[in-house]
Order: sequence, then structure tokens, then C-alpha cells
Amino acid sequence: MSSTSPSGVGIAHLPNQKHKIISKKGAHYTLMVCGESGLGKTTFINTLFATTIKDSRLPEKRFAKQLDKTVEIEVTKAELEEKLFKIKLSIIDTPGFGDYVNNRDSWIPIVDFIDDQHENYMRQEQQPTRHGKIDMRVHACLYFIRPTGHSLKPLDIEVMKRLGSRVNLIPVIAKADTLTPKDLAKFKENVREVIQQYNISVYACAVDSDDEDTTARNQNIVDASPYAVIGSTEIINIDGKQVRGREYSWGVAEVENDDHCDFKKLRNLLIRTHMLDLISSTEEMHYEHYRQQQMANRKFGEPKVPRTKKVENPKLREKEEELRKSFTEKVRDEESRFRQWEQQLIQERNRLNKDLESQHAHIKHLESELDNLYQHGRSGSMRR
Ligand SMILES: Nc1nc2c(ncn2[C@@H]2O[C@H](COP(=O)(O)OP(=O)(O)OP(=O)(O)O)[C@@H](O)[C@H]2O)c(=O)[nH]1
Ligand SMILES: [Mg+2]
Repeated sequence: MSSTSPSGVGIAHLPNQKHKIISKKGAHYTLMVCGESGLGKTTFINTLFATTIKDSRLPEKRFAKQLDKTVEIEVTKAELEEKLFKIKLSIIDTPGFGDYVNNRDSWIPIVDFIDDQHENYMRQEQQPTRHGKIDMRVHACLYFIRPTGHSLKPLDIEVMKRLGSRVNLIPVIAKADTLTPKDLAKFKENVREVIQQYNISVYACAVDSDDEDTTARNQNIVDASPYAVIGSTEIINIDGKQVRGREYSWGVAEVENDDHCDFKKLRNLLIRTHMLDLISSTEEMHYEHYRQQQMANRKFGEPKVPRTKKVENPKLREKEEELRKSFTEKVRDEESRFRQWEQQLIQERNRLNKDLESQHAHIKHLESELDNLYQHGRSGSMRR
């Protein structure tokens, strides 16, 4: 009735308007995975494709990549279509990097790749005809965290800081099936603390919505971050039900079970609930930030100044290499010291458990002796 009510001025319909604009054009939507080597990034991509595009007539095999070590940045494309909503999905797989000297810097090309996409888009925008722009700007970057140790490592912090200032960064705990629920909860808490402590900028999901159910569902998704995932290309039969998971002697770790990991929540965030938010925040925040920085630092038409490459100075480089080596060694020493200590604790715990067991057995034995004595005593007194 009243034209001044907030819902009457169109602001509340903004998401719908965006929906319409994007569905008409057909949006480009690009996801990226990165992190240390061997954490299951390629497996995750296969799992995501297999569980998202299963309705398409394309066989799963087409998307299933070999589980060899990824050695270069690889893009896999697919088209998602839902009602009138068309999405050109690209998923970027990147080679894992590590703590050791030989591949410690291999995250630099990944950060450069992200900048290059912003650069390409900016150049296309400056052309007189702007039709048919190629857009591979990264809308979400999933950062895989190794599920061991205390929390994030110095290298994670360094890389995440750089990524977070360029893209929507989403932290992911890899191989959730290797942690007990209790350890996983603690690990998540530690990661959250370090992210806050080091001021790493991670994607902040929009939570509030007009209806309560959506707000509650969004809150549920937000609370799960950093998302613990299990990746698998295997289908396992549990009592006649086919589930995707990893089989162990104690049971099956299921990919699409909310009690086992956050895969479904993360997939919902990426493909359903927050896709538009990821696209628009990339456009309005990250791309705009890149564009403004470049405009401030160079003249129109000048090539881009690489932001990650360091100025080469052989002396400095040598010194840096030395420092890095000694740092890596220290970390390694500390890690092995920690492992030994952990091992000792486990042995001590096992010893105490055994002690406890034998004490229990002893008590049981004494109790049965007492019972016997009691029985004898009673029958003796009755005979008398
Ligand atoms: N336990 C467990 N193992 C996993 C999981 N996901 C992947 N793996 C295994 O981890 C190994 C490495 O997986 P990849 O997917 O190749 O790892 P990546 O991160 O792509 O490795 P790089 O390409 O070297 O960076 C494989 O043996 C996978 O089967 C998981 O969720 N849990
Ligand atoms: Mg890989």
C-alpha cells in the first residue's frame, strides 16, 4: 500500500534483478583450488563435477582427471543449466606447492594468474567494441589446508594473505576423514583463530535475508567455515544404497553426509546459495580494487607492473635462500620434535590404559573372590 515501505522501492528485489541480468547474458563462473601438494585438490574437482553435473548426459569419465601430481594450471569447463539460468562454469586446478626450497615459491604463478585475469578483463573493457569478452576472473578460490599439526603453517599464512586481498578466499580443511570429530572441531577453531590473528581476509558470506529460513540456512553455512571436505571418486554400496565415499575397516567416510564433512554445505555455497554474491563481490570489490590500483600506478596503455615478482638482486636472493633453508630446517626439526612428543604421549596413554585394564581385572577378581567367600560363609553358617 505505502510506496515508502522498504520492500516497495526495489532494494529488496535487487537479488532478483541481478538474477535476471545474469540469466539473460549467461554468467561466467570460475572457481579455483590451491594449496600444498597432495591434499586432494584434483580429487575434490572430480568429486564436485561428478556430484553436480550428474544429471547432464555427459559421462562422469569425461571430467575425471588422472590423480597424478598436477604440474600446471589446468582449466576444466562445463555448462550448468537450471531453468532459465545458464552458467559457464570453469574450474581451475593448480599444482600444489610445498614447504621445501624447490617448490616453495610455486604459489607465485597462481597469484599472477589471478591478476592476469583481472588485467585481461580490464584491457577488453578498454577496447572500443566490448562484445564477447572472455572472462576468467576467479570468483572463489578454495585454499586447501593440511589436516595435521596445530593450525595454519607460515607458508599458508603468507599465501592466504596474498590470495585474500585479490579474490574471495574460502578456507578448506582437506581429508576430513583423517581426523576424529573432536580433533576436527579443535582444528577448525585453531584455523579460525589464526585467520583472525593474522588479519587474513576470507570470503564473508552474506547471511541476512528476508525470510528466516534462508537466514538460518546461511548462518549454518557460515558457521561451518573452514569447510572440512572428503573427496572421492569411488561409489560404495552400503546396505543397497550407493554412496560416494572412502572405505575403511571401521566403515565408510561419506562425502555427502553432513555428519562426516562439510562437502554439501560448501557445494551449496558455491553452486546455489552464494554464487551470485561471489560473482558480484568479485566484480564490485576485487576487480574494482585491481582496476583502481593499476589506474593509480600506470598510464593508460602501459603494461602491467607485476605485483608479486620481486626485484632480482643476487646478493639479497642468496641471503633469502639461506634464511629460507634455515627456516625450513627449523620447522622440520620442530615438527619432528613434536611428532616424537606426540608418539611418547600416545605410548604413555596406551600404557595407562593397559594399567587401568589390569586394575579393573584385578578388582573383578577380588570381587568374585569376595562373592565366593560370602557364599561359603553363608552355607557354613546354615549347616551349623
Ligand atoms: N583420506 C583422504 N585421501 C584423499 C582425499 N582426497 C584425496 N585423497 C588422496 O590423496 C592423494 C592426492 O590426491 P590429489 O587429488 O592428487 O591431490 P592434489 O592436491 O591434487 O595434489 P597435487 O596435484 O600434487 O597438488 C590421492 O591418493 C587421493 O586419493 C580425502 O578426502 N581423504
Ligand atoms: Mg592435483
